[in-house]
Amino acid sequence: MKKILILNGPNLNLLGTREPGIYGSQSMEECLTTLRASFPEVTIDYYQSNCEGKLIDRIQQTIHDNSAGIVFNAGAYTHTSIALLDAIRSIEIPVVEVHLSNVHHREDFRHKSIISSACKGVIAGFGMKSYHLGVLALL
Ligand code: CA2
Repeated sequence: MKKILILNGPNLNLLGTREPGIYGSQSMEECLTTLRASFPEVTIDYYQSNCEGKLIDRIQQTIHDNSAGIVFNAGAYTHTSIALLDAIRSIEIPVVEVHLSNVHHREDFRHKSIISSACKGVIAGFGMKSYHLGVLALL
């Protein structure tokens, strides 16, 4: 069975608890339940960390765990992290960058993504459906 990793960066553990106006009111657990029901033919792994190094470790782990692709919301590290850019470049499987919010409707500092150039494509602005579209894009 095809295995896809949903990878979330800093503060995304708070989904469903704060800032519903920007990020919606659904928790990530609810989103994963919907995703797994929508794609029964896919094994959907999930990992979240607030630490840049742990995200890099998890990206590198996909080299050994037979993952077919990553749907990656790097949170605010999207706009700052050359280390995550290098990690994405170091693996061969496709990575789809996703964002819940439309970052281009927001502050200027969110308009620039450091990681996009290493990703297969970018999906932003569709709330939790961004993850669904990310999995579809990989498939
Ligand atoms: O829109 C997105 O998905 C972002 O990646 C979310 C990041 C933000 O820094 C990016 O510019 C765009 C922030 C994630 C914070 O997540 C929270 C979730 C619920 C409550 C508070 C924060």
